[in-house]
Amino acid sequence: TSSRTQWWRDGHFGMFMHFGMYAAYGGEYRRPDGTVCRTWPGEWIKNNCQIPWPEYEAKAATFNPTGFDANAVIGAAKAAGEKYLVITAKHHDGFAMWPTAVNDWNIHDRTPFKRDILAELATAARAQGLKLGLYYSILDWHDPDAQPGSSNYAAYLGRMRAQLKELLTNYGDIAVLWFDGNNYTDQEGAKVEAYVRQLSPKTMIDDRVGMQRALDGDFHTPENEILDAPVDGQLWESCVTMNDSWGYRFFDDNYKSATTLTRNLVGIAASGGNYLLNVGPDERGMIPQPQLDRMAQIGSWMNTNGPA
Ligand code: JFZ
Repeated sequence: TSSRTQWWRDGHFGMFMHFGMYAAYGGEYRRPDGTVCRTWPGEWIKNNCQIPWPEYEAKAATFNPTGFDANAVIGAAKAAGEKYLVITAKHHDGFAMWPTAVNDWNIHDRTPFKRDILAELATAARAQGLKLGLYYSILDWHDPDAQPGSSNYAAYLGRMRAQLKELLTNYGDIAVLWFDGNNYTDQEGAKVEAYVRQLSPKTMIDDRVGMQRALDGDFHTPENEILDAPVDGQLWESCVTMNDSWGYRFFDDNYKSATTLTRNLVGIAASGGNYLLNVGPDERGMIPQPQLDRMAQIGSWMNTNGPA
């Protein structure tokens, strides 16, 4: 294992943040005929509730999370003992949480909010000594050329590369690129991996850059699963939800206890893995209180029992 990954192996613990304009739905879609669709997980609402694009885009125009406070977010992460943050720059709905120049389906051009969430988090993370990682969905429901079987998929891949270049050059050091939603070949994945390495050699890349995890990337990504033995050779990071969803759902009260979440951390670290614990800010941009409470409780355990 190399010094390039030292910070990540030493830290063991990071924050995952699923935040996009889907938070404006809070997990529930009211159809024009009055019937209701609730979705699991929250960030899949466009797809699961089959919301027509014009309606989904109109919802984006109401997304105004003025309560979002990057310094508070990073402060809460730091107090919990987390060393890095991975935020959904773009999820499957294709909506960019930064003012991308590649298309207008982004927080600047389509919402009254307009602020650059990534710039705010990058500044706050740097100020408080945490590292910044970005989740990027290769699957993109919004871009017509990104659809499976598209004869113009290469055009989408060009736009994806342009967005990755923005992400890797405009926000300082990007510690992690967390790809997801892969729907291309491993050959294509290998090219994307090489592209990222050339732009930003130190950035750690997850194994979802390739299809069905055939490419190793820098680390393996089990999900809501805690491997119980050290895994030789391959670094791994388990991402975990505190309740039942990644993206915010106002009715999701099925929380794991702080004790369970703390034991997850201890068990994962003991098996040589990393723990990426998710939060899902609401439509106001606020991390739900039960999630903040659990982070504070983990932090208090860390203060007493954690590494110096
Ligand atoms: C993906 C996303 O679809 C989901 O919205 C969320 O972002 C999650 C972290 O990642 O969902 C997956 C991806 C991979 C598996 C399961 C769900 N998997 O390999 O078991």
